[in-house]
Amino acid sequence: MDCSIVSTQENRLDALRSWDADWSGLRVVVTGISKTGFSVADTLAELGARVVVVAASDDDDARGHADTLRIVGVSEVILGEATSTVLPLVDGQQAELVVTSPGFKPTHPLLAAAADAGIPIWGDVELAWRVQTKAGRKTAQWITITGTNGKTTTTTMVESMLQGAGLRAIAAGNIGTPILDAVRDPQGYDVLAVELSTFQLHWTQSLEPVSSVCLNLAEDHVDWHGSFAAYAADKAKIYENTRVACIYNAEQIETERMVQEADVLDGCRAVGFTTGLPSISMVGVVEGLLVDRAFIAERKDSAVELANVSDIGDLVPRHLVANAAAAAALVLAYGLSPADVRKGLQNYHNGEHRIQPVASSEGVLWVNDSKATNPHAAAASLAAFNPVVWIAGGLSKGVDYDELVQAQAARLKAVVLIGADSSALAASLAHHAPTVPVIAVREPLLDGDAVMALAVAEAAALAADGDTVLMAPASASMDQFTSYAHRGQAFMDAVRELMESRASAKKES
Ligand code: UMA
Repeated sequence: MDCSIVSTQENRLDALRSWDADWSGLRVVVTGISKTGFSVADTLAELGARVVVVAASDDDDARGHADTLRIVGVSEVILGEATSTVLPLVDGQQAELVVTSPGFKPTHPLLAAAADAGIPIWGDVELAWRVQTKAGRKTAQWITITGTNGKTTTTTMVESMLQGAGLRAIAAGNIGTPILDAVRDPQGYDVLAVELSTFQLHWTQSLEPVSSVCLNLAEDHVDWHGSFAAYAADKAKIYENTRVACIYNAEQIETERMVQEADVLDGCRAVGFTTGLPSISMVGVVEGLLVDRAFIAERKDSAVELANVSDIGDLVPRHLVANAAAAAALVLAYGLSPADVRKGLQNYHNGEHRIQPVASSEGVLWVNDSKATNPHAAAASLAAFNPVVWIAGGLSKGVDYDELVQAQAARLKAVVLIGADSSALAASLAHHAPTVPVIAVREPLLDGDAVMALAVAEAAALAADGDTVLMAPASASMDQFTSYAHRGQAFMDAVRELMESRASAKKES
């Protein structure tokens, strides 16, 4: 590799720090053509860059996106499994930059080839940070949120608090709206509540959020990162260059350590959140009240009330209190008042598929937590109920279930296994909960709706007065469902059908 070429490339990229910088003619390969890839290619084409998009998908959606991108000026779109592993040339020359979608692993042959050739790789979040400043458009402050679990809840709570305070704010990023769509809004925003996954954080360099949080850390996505240590290192990047406050989980020492080791801007503070009594410089809970002992001058010996825990909702498990405390700390760092925090929590509605009560019948509570796609999330909702008939299983993503099953075995009355291959979870149950009955719905070829109907029927036969049937699979959904939302909907539909058939049976008798 010629070092002088690399350094010229880096100098050019170094200067690209606003929308109005000179992006014209920059040769870029964009990987992926779904939500992220489309937003990246569309942005770069508008900026005048020369763009080639490459993606394995070649379905109707991908082709539709490709057609639109060609119309807006993207030079070339390469679709299909066979061609998507080769780093293409741009206008017959090597690319100066690759901007990747989060679904691509860093070891993907295309990204490995770029790294070998010394071509810088960014994610969409890095690009968004660099293009957000534009003459005549408001530049938003960013509040950034990561963590193994609770990201979406906390991000929407932050959004609710900001909007409740009358600010123009929106939740974006991993939550579903690509960050570039938010950044390119013609009116601009005052604040962005940015949910970031480790897949995105892996590629960030320049972000300077006003406040940031890693909510918690547990094993997840080991297949993407290669190891738990690599996953944790990417999570820790959330705190880099934070300006006002790094918010950590006072009940999880790892997150505090991440803050201690982070390079932050001068004057940035470390602020903890807890579901217990807050020490100085923490947001926490005192007798059912969420309180601030961090952002007030008298924090040494007093705290100020922010909200009632019951403002969050009727069914408030501990992890939801933790999410609310974290969200409060993030927005207080931005400058919101205690009244704004209360209003935001009151306006907040816990999203579908997150510990969502679906029905209560014959003394049995039916709860949909399809969003529990890993063991840590499932542990949080299992801990809220006892005894539990647990519907679980699905795509394991290579995680270990032993710790979860060991910790929760005592509250399990029975387990109904779904999933095309839930053998890893079954093995953990056999080992750590040998007396708990496990019924497997062994119909891998059926569609998800049919699988869920069978699972609900099995659970109904096992549950009795006082029990909770909790669908918190601790696994991803894509082996039998199109998404966690589909899985949750299938559960709710099956429960509703059960309720209806019970009601009509009662009528007839
Ligand atoms: N592709 C390949 N080869 C690969 C991987 C992907 O060619 O090896 C192509 C596909 O053919 C397709 C595109 O890349 O064209 C898909 O890209 P993507 O998987 O990055 O998905 P997007 O639709 O761009 O959605 C991404 C996030 N997805 C992932 O991180 C996997 C969305 O988070 C996010 O909402 C969206 O960007 C907007 O920012 C989803 C998610 O599951 C919800 N996130 C994970 C999580 O929360 O646990 C991290």
